[in-house]
Amino acid sequence: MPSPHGSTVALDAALATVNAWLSRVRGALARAPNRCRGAGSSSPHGEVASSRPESAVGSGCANVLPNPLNTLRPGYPVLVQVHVITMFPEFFGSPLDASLVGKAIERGLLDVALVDLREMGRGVHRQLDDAPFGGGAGMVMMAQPLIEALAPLESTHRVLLSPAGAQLTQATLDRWAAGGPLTLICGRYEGVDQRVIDHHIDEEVSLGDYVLLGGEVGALAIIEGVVRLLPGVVGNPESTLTESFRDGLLEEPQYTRPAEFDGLPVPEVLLSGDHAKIARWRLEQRRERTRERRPDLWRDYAAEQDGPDAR
Ligand code: JF5
Repeated sequence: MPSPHGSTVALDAALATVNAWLSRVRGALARAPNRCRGAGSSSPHGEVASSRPESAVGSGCANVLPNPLNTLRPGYPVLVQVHVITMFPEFFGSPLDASLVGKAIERGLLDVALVDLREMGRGVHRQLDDAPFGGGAGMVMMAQPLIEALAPLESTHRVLLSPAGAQLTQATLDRWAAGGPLTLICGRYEGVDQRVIDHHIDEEVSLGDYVLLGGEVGALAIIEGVVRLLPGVVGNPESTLTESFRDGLLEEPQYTRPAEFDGLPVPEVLLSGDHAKIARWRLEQRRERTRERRPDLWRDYAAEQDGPDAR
């Protein structure tokens, strides 16, 4: 039986390929420093807290050379640059340090620049919010500080996190992972002055139908969701292609050793070695789960099964 840990060798090989390629990119960039003017390693904001280590890719210009691991994801950039506009830059410390996100930053595949909105605040108190016209509870984020923060980022794709946005989906993350630099604006209070949204935001998205204190958790969700799609970030590229939502069904239950734990056995079919039977079982599990837990996904899936013309 193959070890469920056997894929680490493949991961090491993939990492070696990417790192070899990155050294070549760095070399090429050092020799031709002006090829990527405007996409430089410094943020247009100048002194923002950037995740980029000294050793990372020279100019921050994506798609300079073909990426050898990019055969599975043709067209995906080799570096994603994200600006985050937030009142709480310290919120992002550990999450950007830990796990594969931290690795991606170390390896120059991801660059996150934190823009401290407080610095754009009004007056000696650096005020960012004011009472809503028309009255009512709570405060509204003022237009001026946000517009000032966004001014050098007009050429990026500007996304506002708020419960009033369209719900974030895998399709949205796919689109952003394949696109250019992103700016994530973290809303707070009761909301943002609508004039900012109407004239300086490309897209407003929500994590779901619940309210948080601010958009920071959503920004982190987007960073994670996008970074795992970049070639070479997740060891086995197949695992990013076959998981939930790609084909509209939830995933089947998973088991690993031991075959019996606390008297609880693994479903017998998974030990049978009959791969056709296992595939049928897995599909049935996925369909059952989706039907029970996600009637919305099930309706779309069933309509697709009946043939797109049957609708
Ligand atoms: C926020 C105004 C932003 O609560 C959220 C949120 C929920 N799903 N997705 C985002 O964002 C914080 C609150 C009020 C703007």
